[in-house]
Amino acid sequence: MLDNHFKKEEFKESVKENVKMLYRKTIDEATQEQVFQAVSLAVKDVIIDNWLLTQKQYEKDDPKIVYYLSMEFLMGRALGNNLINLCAYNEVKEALDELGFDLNVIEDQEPDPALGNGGLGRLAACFLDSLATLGYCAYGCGIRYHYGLFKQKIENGYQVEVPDNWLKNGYPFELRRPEYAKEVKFGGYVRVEYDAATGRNHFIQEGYQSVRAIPYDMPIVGYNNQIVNTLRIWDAEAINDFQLDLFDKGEYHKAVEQENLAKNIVEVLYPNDNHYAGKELRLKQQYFFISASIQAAIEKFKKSHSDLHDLPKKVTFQLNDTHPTMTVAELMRILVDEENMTWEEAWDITTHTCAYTNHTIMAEALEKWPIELFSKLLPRVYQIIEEINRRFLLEIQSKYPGDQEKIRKMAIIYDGQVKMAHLAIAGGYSVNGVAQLHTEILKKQELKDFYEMYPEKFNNKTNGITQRRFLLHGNPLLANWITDHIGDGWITNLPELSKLKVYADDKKAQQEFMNIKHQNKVRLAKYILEHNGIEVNPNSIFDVQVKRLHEYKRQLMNILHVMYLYNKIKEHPEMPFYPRTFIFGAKAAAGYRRAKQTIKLINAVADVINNDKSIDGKLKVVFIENYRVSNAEMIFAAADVSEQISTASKEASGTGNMKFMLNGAPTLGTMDGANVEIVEEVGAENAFIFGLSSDEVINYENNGGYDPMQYFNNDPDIRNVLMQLINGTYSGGDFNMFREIYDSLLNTNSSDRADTYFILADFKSYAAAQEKVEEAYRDEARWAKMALLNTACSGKFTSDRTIQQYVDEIWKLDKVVIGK
Ligand code: F58
Repeated sequence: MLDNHFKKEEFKESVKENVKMLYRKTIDEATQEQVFQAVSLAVKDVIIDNWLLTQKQYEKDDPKIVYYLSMEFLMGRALGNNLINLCAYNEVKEALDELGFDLNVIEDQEPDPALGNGGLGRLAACFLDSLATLGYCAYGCGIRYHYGLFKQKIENGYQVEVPDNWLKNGYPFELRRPEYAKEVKFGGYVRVEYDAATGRNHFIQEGYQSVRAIPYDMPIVGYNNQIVNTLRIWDAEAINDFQLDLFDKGEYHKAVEQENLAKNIVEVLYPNDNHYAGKELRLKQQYFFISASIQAAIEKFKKSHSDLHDLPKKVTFQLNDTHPTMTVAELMRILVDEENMTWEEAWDITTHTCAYTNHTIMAEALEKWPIELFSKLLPRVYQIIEEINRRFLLEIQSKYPGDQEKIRKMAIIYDGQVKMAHLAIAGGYSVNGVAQLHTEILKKQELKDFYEMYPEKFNNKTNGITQRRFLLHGNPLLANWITDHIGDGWITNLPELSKLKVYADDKKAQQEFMNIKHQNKVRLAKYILEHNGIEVNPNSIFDVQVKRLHEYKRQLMNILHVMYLYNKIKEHPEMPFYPRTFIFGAKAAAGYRRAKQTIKLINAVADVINNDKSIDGKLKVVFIENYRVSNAEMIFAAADVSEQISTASKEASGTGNMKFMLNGAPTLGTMDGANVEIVEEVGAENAFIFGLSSDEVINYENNGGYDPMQYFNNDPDIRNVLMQLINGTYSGGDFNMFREIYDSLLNTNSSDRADTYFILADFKSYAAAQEKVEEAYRDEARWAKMALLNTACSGKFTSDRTIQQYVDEIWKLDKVVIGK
């Protein structure tokens, strides 16, 4: 591909030229960071040509467009991925070698754009990659947060949050597009004006404050197909740049306030994962990027189409969770207030253009906004939602006459609150969950009433991940090995991996496969030594749990089990024990106290165990600081065991589970989220499944919970471990350090239900599954086969498949081929 545009020598020249232009330096005077900027500009140059080509092709074909609206895009670094998708990685590596630079080191200069928290944001990024690769016209729309998710430092075992100033040195892959700026209005009041000529009321927002939304475009490079789509993230600027000569006091204040509004709105990403905090600024962020995105989409549509009634034929707005649900009301506002449509016409268009994805059933993540806050900030949008609600209630009443219970449960506005999920369901044509089990739970439990009313709207789209980043880029050794055996078709057609199944019993293949795993473990061990100062044994089992820290994900159960193993080793030093390294990586939301205590506990346990000479290095515990997309790629490649141990029914899908599987790590997990489908693909004999089922958990929950005390009283191993939380074993004698964790499990003085996430109930079956892991690992041939089969059976979990299902069943997009 690179050859189509310029040769290696030309590339080298262009890097040198860029260094000169940017820094007035010769290449051998430049720092690695400067070379990164210069290389990125050279690559961007190629991308821009394809970007223009794509634009032209879209203008010619006029395909249907999906706008993927998301508060979060967890993109990870772009340079390596762009080179991969341009099929220029190896050529550029060589070119840089010849210039005396190492591409890996250059890649490491790039800040990790972390405009997302976890699974939901990363899914959006994988989807963009697949959309471009499959040749669909798609725009990601989001926010250009000046600070992404915080960087995590571990100090004295505790998480400390450090601001992530990712734009500090300028980000080479973005393009500012001030010519497409949009005005977004907040506050004020609505004046109604009767138009005698048409007999209609006009609604005019007055006394408002506004900000200018400025788009920055990032290229999304498709794999080997010259398509370059766009991620458009909006920045905010004050509308009338602060004028010092404004002596009128009212004006002066307004100018300052508008300036502040613009500054604050895009300042920082809220760092919560699966938890909703009703902050006004968050609501501002939502309306800000939605209003700008929808205005831009409508303007674009009108440029090449004469009739807005055709909008649903040409556009879908996909809402990534409820955060962009304002879309429903904003589209209504534009169609009714600005395009002068009747309510009925506008509603028909809106409800055939919007579609909603649900990512969680956790009650605390459901978005509800107090109506005072909402109506003050967005007076016109609120009026529209009131009208949507009024009509929706009429519909409910006509379907279920006299059923007040339905109204109470389903209303969009109820009890002083606006319920965003209800608005998203009423205002769209599709509602999807993100794994089979999750969608079934939505239909049978959380959204039961809505499912009964609109069964045709509900559908499942099991998540997926892009193999281009998480195998081709993250695990080059395995990627090459696979290509040597089955060709490179898997890069764009992942189910071809099943061709590897014939090698499952092949001794040579097994050895090569495990040898690659070993090399990846050595690479990770080196990283751990450099970053943690801990020496780990690459011959030990690398048992890995990396994901956001949340109680339902049960990192606590994992570390309690480590404590339990340690007790066993201490009690029975002679007992055969296969060396294990337990690796954790997780950020806790800054305000999530119990999650942060769990991080401290993991580090405290690590401290004691790693420094206990008497156990001969049989057990090591590592907490990898600042888990993020870039180190994730390396971690998945090096894992032997994939910990997916959420309380059944709580993890909507999970996507890390798929990345581990792709890289040949069997799942140790519960029957939750997409784990269920992973087991379906790879077979129960190639996974380690344990614990309560989702039905059992839901059953307990609906019947008042369960009693963890019975486990504490009857099981000495469990009691021992729990007592160690409060007897100073891991806290240098401090009895209180982990008291709250202890209490959370046994409810001795807390208000929540004890052990909300069934850790004690699942503990012993988890420990038993861990024993099975050890037993399986001891049998080298068996393990190699298992690992290989995990890779071979992971084809379903490509985001290319997920996107094709969205296209076929929800979006109905047209395929685009450059040059056709
Ligand atoms: C995640 N949700 C799910 N939310 O937990 C996970 O099972 C699923 O695989 C993934 O979505 C993709 O579908 C998630 O990451 C958030 O982080 C929200 C951020 C904003 C506040 C509410 C939670």
